[in-house]
Amino acid sequence: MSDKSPRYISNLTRDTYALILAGGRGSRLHELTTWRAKPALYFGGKFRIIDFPLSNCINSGIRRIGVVTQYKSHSLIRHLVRGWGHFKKELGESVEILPASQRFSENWYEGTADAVFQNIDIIRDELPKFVMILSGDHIYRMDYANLLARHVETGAKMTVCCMKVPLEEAAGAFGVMSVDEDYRIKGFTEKPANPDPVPNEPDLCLASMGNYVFDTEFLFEQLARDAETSGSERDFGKDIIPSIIKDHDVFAYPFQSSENEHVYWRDVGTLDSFWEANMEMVAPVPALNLYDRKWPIWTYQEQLPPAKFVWEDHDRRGEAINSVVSGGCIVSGSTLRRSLCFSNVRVHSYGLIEEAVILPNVEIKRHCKLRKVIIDRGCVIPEGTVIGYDHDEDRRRGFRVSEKGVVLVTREMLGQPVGGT
Ligand code: ADQ
Ligand code: ADP
Repeated sequence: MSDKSPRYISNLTRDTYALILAGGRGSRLHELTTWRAKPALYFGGKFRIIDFPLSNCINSGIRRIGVVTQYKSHSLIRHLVRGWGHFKKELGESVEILPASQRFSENWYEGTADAVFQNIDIIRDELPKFVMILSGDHIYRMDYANLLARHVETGAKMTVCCMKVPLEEAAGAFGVMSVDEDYRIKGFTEKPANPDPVPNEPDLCLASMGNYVFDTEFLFEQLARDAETSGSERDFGKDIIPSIIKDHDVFAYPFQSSENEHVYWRDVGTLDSFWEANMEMVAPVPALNLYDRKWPIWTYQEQLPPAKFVWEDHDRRGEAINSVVSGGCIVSGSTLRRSLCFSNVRVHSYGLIEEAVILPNVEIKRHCKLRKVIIDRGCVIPEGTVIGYDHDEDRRRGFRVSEKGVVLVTREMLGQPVGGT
């Protein structure tokens, strides 16, 4: 057993620099990530995806954080500056934005390992004992202090967070590993088409969550070696992990362990999984409790008036059932069920809105019926619009219908001007 005393843990978290990789595109989210990086995508009625790994860091006691940005980073950077820009360097706290800036070569960040390599001198300046590399793409709650304690306890040079995932979900989507009885990694393949199952559990495999802890010097050595290796794609999953497990102690950290009381992790990489994870948030008792004051999720939201529900001079009241409604919203004379309204959404009368994820600054005019939809920021849904009842009609109008029948609507699909919202 490792020493779990608060002092021991706080030494580990204080000695750690967390680097959140937030440069990826997330192409399976289609038009939702045409203009924003996936980590900037809105989630849960009030947040952006990046708020979850950032809040995990803060709640775990890690206060030195870098966010690596590349693809379509404007709204991500704006959010980080507004919501996460108040840390005090002199108190040992910082959230630094690290855009690809051709500091070592003429190339942008090639793969994930290169994105870290190109920031080596910034990390070195911080003199951390451990570097934690985190994916900026997932919605989850995780106490990284437990992971650090396990990393030290096993004496690993590198530790990879893992979860048991159904084979068909993992195929082609995750790095998959095999481990011995002590969780020492014996094999690792990035996104295999036919993942090997876990012994005695034929339907599950051990998938990488894309979160790693390294001893700092070891990380630097491996990145320098990889940078000299011809044919490398400069990627942790494709190149670094498979090459180091042969000669070094690399351990897996099972996220579904007794140390983690509230195991919650969702990959929101497709329209369906994004919509489903949002729908989980409006369940009467969601698996992820956003109201837990011991594990707050921090974000930026401008000062807005409270949400308002209006029932006035006609027979329809404005109401929202099993829904979350953010600041600045007005729902008047319409019913919302199992829906999420981000800031500044207006819903006018005689509407029925069900299972909808409505991003900020959307206006839904009178007499609309929407079901199982994602409405992108700034859309104005014209009076009398019906979406989600006839998918052929939805497609004909230029909306995107997902495999499981979620309809995505953006301003461009509606022929509406972008900007000004
Ligand atoms: P993927 O998520 O498919 O797999 P990748 O697209 O490289 O891998 O993204 C990893 C993280 O890095 C994401 O947070 C992304 O936003 C960011 N990123 C991608 N390219 C970047 C770049 N050039 N610059 C900066 N940031 C970048 C990874 C692992 C798998 C693991 C899954 C878990 O490779 O082994 O199973 O994560 O989701
Ligand atoms: P978010 O909704 O994540 O805050 P924005 O709507 O601000 O993102 O978009 C990020 C950036 O992309 C901004 O610079 C914005 O002007 C630009 N942008 C967004 N949508 C379009 C579009 N359809 N055409 C051109 N530029 C766009």
